Amino acid sequence: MNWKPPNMSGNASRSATDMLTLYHSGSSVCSQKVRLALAEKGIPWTSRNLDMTKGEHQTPDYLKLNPNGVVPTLVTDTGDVIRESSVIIEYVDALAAPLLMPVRGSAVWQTRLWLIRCIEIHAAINSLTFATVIRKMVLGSMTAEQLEDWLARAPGPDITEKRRDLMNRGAQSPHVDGAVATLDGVFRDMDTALRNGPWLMGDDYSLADCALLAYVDRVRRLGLGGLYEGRFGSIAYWLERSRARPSYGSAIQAYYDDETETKYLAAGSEAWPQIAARLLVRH
Ligand SMILES: N[C@@H](CCC(=O)N[C@@H](CS)C(=O)NCC(=O)O)C(=O)O
Repeated sequence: MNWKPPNMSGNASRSATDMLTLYHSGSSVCSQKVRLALAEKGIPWTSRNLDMTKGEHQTPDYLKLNPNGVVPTLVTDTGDVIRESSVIIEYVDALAAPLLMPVRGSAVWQTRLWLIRCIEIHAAINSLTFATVIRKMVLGSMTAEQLEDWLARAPGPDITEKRRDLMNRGAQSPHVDGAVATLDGVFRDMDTALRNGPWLMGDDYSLADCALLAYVDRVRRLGLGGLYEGRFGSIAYWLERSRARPSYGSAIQAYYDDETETKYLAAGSEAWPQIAARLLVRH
């Protein structure tokens, strides 16, 4: 563990961006989303990279900051502790111009809707990740006793049960059906929005694009691009444009090594036929 609890005293003489501390984790999609916003805004931050495989997000010190034991958490210069990735990126955006949050017209509430929707999108992405790559890692490395202990340490009893089912049934879990249904609606709405321009809010890149990239990129990394390819044509182009931005390299790509990339792609691709079958049932 290479971090200490933050100094909660604050220091009013420094600017808010001087002392942002982000508790995050490499491959966590919600962490990627916040790192992306920080990179887009060019705001410096101090990194507290927690190794979730070692339970560093479940230590008593970290639970004081984030009682659910999830990342990310942002601690500001004044000691404010901000949780929830969508709330964090709105805070980060407001620190410096130009704003990624639209300021007028329907784009304001449409962007907010995307930010709120990230909660269900995250749950869906989480189901797909756990049903595939995490399941392979967990079942390939843990004894029955270790598995029970790991399940018990999930961020809540409902998540424990969800994970138990995902470990037992993999892509056959009803949670995967739910994830496919959620993402189907999300991709349809993204596709509709992208008819008006290269970005979700039209001509200008906004906080909505920034909020969604890590989740859609995870679908691609798992080899599950068939959830949108050939169905919602604009999404692959949006993803390509988003990945071409310098922020993607530093906030997302830099945190994957080749071995991890291969594991994600292999586990997801293996499950793809079962997931594709779920998609057919829906259409
Ligand atoms: N809605 C929260 C979700 C946070 C969350 O669940 N983060 C995951 C990583 S993406 C986590 O820390 N999981 C810890 C665990 O499962 O033990 C947000 O957007 O910040």
